[in-house]
Amino acid sequence: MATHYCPGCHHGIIHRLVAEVIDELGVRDKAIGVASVGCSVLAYEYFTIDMFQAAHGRAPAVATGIKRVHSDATVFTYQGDGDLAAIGCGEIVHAAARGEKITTIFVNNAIYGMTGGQMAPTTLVNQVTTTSPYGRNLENSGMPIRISEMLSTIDGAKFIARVAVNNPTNMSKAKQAIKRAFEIQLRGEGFTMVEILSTCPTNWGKSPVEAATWLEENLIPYYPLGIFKAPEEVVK
Ligand SMILES: Cc1ncc(C[n+]2csc(CCOP(=O)(O)OP(=O)(O)O)c2C)c(N)n1
Ligand code: SF4
Repeated sequence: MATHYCPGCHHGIIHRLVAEVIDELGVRDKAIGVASVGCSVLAYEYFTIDMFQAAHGRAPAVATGIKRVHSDATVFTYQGDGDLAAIGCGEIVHAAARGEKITTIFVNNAIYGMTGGQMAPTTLVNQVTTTSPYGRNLENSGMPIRISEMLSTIDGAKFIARVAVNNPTNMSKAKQAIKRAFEIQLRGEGFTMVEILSTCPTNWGKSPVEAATWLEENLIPYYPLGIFKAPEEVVK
């Protein structure tokens, strides 16, 4: 279906994968999503499930409340890197530390998309943004945060993976990771997160094809794909 996202933006593909997983697991009637601020603020337009919209960075706290009241619900947050890694960094760390039985879909496009392309905690060194017009400066801004690696050190986090959707193979792996995260939540084992490397052609100043290439050549080397933490699966 048509979305409000820019041509070449990966948000639409990621929405579709999450929706397919919800349907394949048969949890559409008990799924509750929490959208954050950012371009995906209107995510509720695209999912035929109950959805909330949380204030900037607070989606994990809102999801915590929902899950604790509705323990049989399948609860997920959908957050950009500006939302999750900047103002919401404390929220996600403590949700993971508490082992909240929620799933976070973390869309990392290394920039603030909706507000005009400011630098995010995930912006690469030397990457040009509206607030780093000469490129992110290591001296002033430090190195970008690798959220998946950081959260995988936390005991309450049970499944942490980083994927991308820049080609069909990666899309398939991304869907598998999203499904696994939801399945672990359904088993009540603890916090799960899938980080998805994503494009923002508009604010990167690139065509959709150039953006996909840039992601492959620049984001993936700094943010390696893979499963950082997983529980021992129960074979059914
Ligand atoms: C408390 C607060 N401060 C600032 C904003 C403005 N704001 C809206 S979206 C956004 C950044 C979104 O970037 P990201 O989370 O990376 O999502 P993207 O748009 O890239 O998908 C900001 C700072 C806000 N909504 N609330
Ligand atoms: S501004 Fe960037 S993140 Fe937002 S819809 Fe456009 S391409 Fe996607």
